[in-house]
Amino acid sequence: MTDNTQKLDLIIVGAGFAGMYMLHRARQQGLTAKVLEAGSDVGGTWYWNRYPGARCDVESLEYSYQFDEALQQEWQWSQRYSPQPEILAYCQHVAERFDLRRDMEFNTRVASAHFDEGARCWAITAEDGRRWDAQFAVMATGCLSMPNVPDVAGADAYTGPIYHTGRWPKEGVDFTGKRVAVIGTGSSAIQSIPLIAKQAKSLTVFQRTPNHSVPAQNRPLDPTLEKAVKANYADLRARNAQELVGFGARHPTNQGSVLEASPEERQAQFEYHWQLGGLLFMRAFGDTGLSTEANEYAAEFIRGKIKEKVKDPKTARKLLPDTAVGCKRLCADSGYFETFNEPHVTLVDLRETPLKGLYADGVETDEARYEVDAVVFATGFDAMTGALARIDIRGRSGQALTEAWVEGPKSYLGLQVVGFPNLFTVTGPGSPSVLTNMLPSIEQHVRFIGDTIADLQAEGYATIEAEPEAQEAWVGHVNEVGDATIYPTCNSWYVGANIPGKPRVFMPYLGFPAYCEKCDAVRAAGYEGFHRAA
Ligand code: N01
Repeated sequence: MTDNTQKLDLIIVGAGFAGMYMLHRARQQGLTAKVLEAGSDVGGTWYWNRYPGARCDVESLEYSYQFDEALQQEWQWSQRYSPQPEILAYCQHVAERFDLRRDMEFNTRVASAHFDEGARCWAITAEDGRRWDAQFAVMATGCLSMPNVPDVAGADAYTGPIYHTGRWPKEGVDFTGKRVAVIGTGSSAIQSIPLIAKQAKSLTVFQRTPNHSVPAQNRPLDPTLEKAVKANYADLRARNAQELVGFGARHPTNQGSVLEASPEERQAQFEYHWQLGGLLFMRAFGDTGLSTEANEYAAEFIRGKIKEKVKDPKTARKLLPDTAVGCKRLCADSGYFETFNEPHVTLVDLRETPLKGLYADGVETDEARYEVDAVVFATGFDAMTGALARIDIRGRSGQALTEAWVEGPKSYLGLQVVGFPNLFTVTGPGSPSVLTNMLPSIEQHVRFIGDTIADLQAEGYATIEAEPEAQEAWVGHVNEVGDATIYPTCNSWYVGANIPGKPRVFMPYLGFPAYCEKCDAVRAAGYEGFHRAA
């Protein structure tokens, strides 16, 4: 067992976009810092999610760091929406450019983080027993990083390989000539199914809930657009910062109500935004995300598109979603629905015939057995809290974070939890995070944490901790904002409903600009809602 007795200023858990920038920022402030990362290199989400077709649903020119002008000028994206290998290459480029790896410990899975009240520092221990002490701990562990592998009967009996999209083998998987089962129809499935179908001898898709998806309309990046954006990148970044979701300012948003629009205008707006592609579809009308009545028009439009695309009416019917558009993260696809027109692709509706489990040769439902050579779980993640819950995090009086969150996650600004001094979460529950472009949200958090530490040092404080009243008020506000939208209306990972037994709480905060203003105001008021001690 190694005891790294040298006390660091900062330990950062995770080497994704958040951990990388946090390290860079810490160094700029003259802090001693180390990143601990379970994977063998940087990249986080983009390190683990190597499944075929993995691609970002925020445009490349926006899904990138903005903290360094030279970096954003020099990097060239090849497509409108970047594929996973390109984003991973970008992460590696950033790591090299800022020489980040020398302060990163890879293949290091953090097992525990305990606050020592006497020494007022965090003791962080890896699964292999190594330990680091630091005054501050930053959990940059990601929102969608703890895979959800359902507890399916017979999984041990199955003799073929089992994959999870979020833990895809580095060397890739060749499905040529194989009979493949995909379980799940979320974003990961919707992206991978068309490509798996291209290779596989047969593909059987097991669907529990039909999902909304809008074509990504991906294409090579337009060099004229790239030039124009790069000529004044700061302008686009500033305009995006005013967007509710932190991206998309280049595209028009129709603030009008669908309920007041004529049938012709409805059709025209939906069609226009359908052609824009992916998440931009949500900009067709101002009330799509707010009222189920308004949302139904968008849902009906998408159902019409699915019926047009899928030739077999029985299969088309099974694919028609019956939830509000966007209450689950809207999917962006490249040929998803069309894949079901292929003769070797079969859709099994688990609502009609529930999943029994796996058996030695394949997948079994109540009604039939499907012999397959490989099973792909595209079953998502224990989102927002899963990666934190996996670490034994203990604050004052040895209280576990999982105990503090037994009724669902509570935090002040998604940054700190009462009873856990000097511990920060980047894009934690209660912050805009997954409802925004993650990159600017991450950068805003990292700046806030960096500034907070600098201010503590300058003003002679040793600790900072959220106050209970401020946390309660913030949690109430997050819920109030969420309750005024369509988000809580379905069983999504946003509300933890995909994980059996997880408390149902709408975890992210809707509203990037309002959130940033709140953080700025809190800081300007001397860290209102936080308690600082010398
Ligand atoms: O996971 P999901 P994901 N038996 O939770 C089904 C981001 N992302 O990895 O809906 C049978 O969305 C489950 O069914 P149901 C993005 O934010 C982004 O696809 O719970 N089925 C669902 O169909 C996204 O939202 C990109 O009834 C089971 C599926 O598995 C998030 O990551 C790409 C089951 C899981 O869907 C997660 O996406 C990929 C069970 N026991 C991911 N358990 C882009 O940028 C679960 N399911 C484009």
